[in-house]
Amino acid sequence: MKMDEIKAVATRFPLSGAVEDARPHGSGHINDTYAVACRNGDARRRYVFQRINRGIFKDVDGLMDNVARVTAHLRAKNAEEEPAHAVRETLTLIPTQNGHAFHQTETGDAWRVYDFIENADTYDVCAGPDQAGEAARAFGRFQKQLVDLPGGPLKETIPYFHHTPRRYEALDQAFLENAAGRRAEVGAEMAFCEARKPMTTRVLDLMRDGLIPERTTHNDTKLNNVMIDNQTGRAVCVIDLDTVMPGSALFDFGDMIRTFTPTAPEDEPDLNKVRLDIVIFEGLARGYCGMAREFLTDAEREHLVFAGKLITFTIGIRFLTDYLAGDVYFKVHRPGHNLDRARTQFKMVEEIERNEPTMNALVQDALKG
Ligand code: ADP
Ligand code: GN1
Ligand code: MG
Repeated sequence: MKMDEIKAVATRFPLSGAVEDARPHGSGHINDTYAVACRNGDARRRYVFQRINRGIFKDVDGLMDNVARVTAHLRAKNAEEEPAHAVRETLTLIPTQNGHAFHQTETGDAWRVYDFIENADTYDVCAGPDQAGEAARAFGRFQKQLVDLPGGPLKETIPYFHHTPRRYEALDQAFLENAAGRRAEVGAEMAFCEARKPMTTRVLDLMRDGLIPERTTHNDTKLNNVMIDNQTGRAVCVIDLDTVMPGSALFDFGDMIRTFTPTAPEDEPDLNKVRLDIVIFEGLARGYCGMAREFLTDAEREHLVFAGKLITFTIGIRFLTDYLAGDVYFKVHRPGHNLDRARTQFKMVEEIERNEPTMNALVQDALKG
């Protein structure tokens, strides 16, 4: 990171004071995120600066339009529901001096600035069932609040984002192309995928047949995309709104299973440490269903756990594809990083398979309230 670069970007935004400190922040796989502190006399205020990944997000105007619409709507809803907390419960975008949602540099980088949400943290591994319940409640509330988003559907920021058959085709293609020369290492993983190919179309078929509705969903409900208050342990704010777009509530629930319930990080190399924590799952199910039981259809209720298996499989396919392609999509921090990630996902698929009947029973229970 170049401090000069951050300072140059800072001049484009109406910040409170001069940049005093800037450092890389968080463990997201996509954007370049910095915590930037500004000082004005005795007052110090922090912001989040993000360089949006343009290789991945082709239409930054459309994306930022979505973010502006969603945050305006959520802020109004939160102000009605809990006026005292409304400011901290929604991401606050700081427009540029010219009133634009982001700043584009001469070299084509796209930068945006949010208020830093203080006294809260994100977690890569879930601390327990209470935290799972809190985070799931926040994502459930997020879906609920967006049911009446005005202005028509949001723009699709990444087409076919959760389209498992297309993700599978991309895997086959990457295997054929063998761009990074790694094909020989992934025989067991390819066989694992082949054996589960029949499930890839299931949710899409139900959507096509009108049994599962399209909704405005988050589409990236990783545990570390919700801020948890340091004092109270309550979920404060859903963040990472880049993929909020038309989708299925099932994948949001599924991605919570994928990221809340493992006993080890997403990139844990020792698969013996990767297990599904059923107590955390119960907390997740209770937190989510408490919010979502008012709007979920019968077909959605029946497929919540299945969706966890499917999205975990799908993200595993994406990591494996990226490993074969030479690590061109997800940020990596060591050799074999994407392969380790793919393997934990496939281990979690097996874990969900093993626990599926229990998980379904817990969901049905949680839906009753
Ligand atoms: P990515 O798409 O790369 O995952 P995120 O928007 O999720 O980017 O941001 C990465 C991390 O930065 C988050 O997981 C969180 O820890 C932190 N973060 C993002 N926005 C804020 C914010 N407004 N206040 C405090 N921390 C934030
Ligand atoms: C990425 O941006 P981040 O780190 O919250 C990815 C998700 C994957 C996830 C896997 C835009 O999420 O789809 O599920 O990594 N985001 C995008 O951990 O591709
Ligand atoms: Mg993120």
